[in-house]
Amino acid sequence: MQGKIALITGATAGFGEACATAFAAAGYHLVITGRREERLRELQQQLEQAHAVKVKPLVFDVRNRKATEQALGSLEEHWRQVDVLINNAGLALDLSPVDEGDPDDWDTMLDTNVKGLLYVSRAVMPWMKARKQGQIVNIGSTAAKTVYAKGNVYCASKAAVDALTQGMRIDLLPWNIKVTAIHPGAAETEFSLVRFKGDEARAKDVYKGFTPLSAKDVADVALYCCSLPPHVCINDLVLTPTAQANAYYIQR
Ligand code: NDP
Ligand code: 8X3
Repeated sequence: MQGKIALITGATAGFGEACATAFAAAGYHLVITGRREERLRELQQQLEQAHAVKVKPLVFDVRNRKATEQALGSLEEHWRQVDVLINNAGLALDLSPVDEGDPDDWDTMLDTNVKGLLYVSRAVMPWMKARKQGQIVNIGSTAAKTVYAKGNVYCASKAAVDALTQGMRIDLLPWNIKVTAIHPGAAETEFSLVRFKGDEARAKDVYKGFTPLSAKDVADVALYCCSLPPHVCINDLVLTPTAQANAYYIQR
């Protein structure tokens, strides 16, 4: 198969779906992952029709180590030539003081945002090492940089993504692998709907009074980070709406 390959986790919505669209438009073949199979199939059809690229959907839950290993392990040799891995699958659940948080929500956030990212990377990094090339893009958050009230465990999970990105960058230096963290601020996707467990009014309120980032804004930045010359690596990038200074200050 001629051409570059990007593997994007959490491609059924938001940033992941927008990245799939942007990278396909730039000529990348794609491995797209998520739990919602129908959405992955629809995206596959749409992108294969619109662009001359091949798209491979893989359905698995990144929290499940065995399922992740099996799904990625099932990829044929030509799909393992991954040039770009975008570790994007993730979520926040609820906003509550740390002493009142639901430990099940904590497990879900930490298992998805931190351990899921590790499980996927553990499968893909050896493929990149073997070829002495590749780029890993980890989606962090402004929540990684500034802790906000009631954000406790979500912020901690994204601070872990920040630290893991730095660790990967160091450990993968000998293999010529770029590692980039992208830390977006407020972006209107399904993120708040998931955080507030389907409460649409509460989710809409998050973006009232200012223009948030779109998923496409983030995808365009991800594609830019992956379009630089071989000797240039963006290590850490924070992007926010113009109305937002950090995770705490938003001008509404
Ligand atoms: P969305 O809710 O729109 O998309 C989240 C994606 O993650 C979905 O495709 C979902 O797929 C996937 N996902 C969630 N849990 C799992 C799981 N256990 N296994 C596999 N896939 C999973 O949110 P965003 O696009 O906004 O979020 C993407 C990333 O960006 C997350 O890591 C989030 O923390 C981060 N982020 C978001 C910001 C925002 O304001 N929106 C700002 C900064 C960072 P499926 O449900 O089909 O499995
Ligand atoms: C998502 C942005 O501010 O809700 O990471 O944490 S925020």
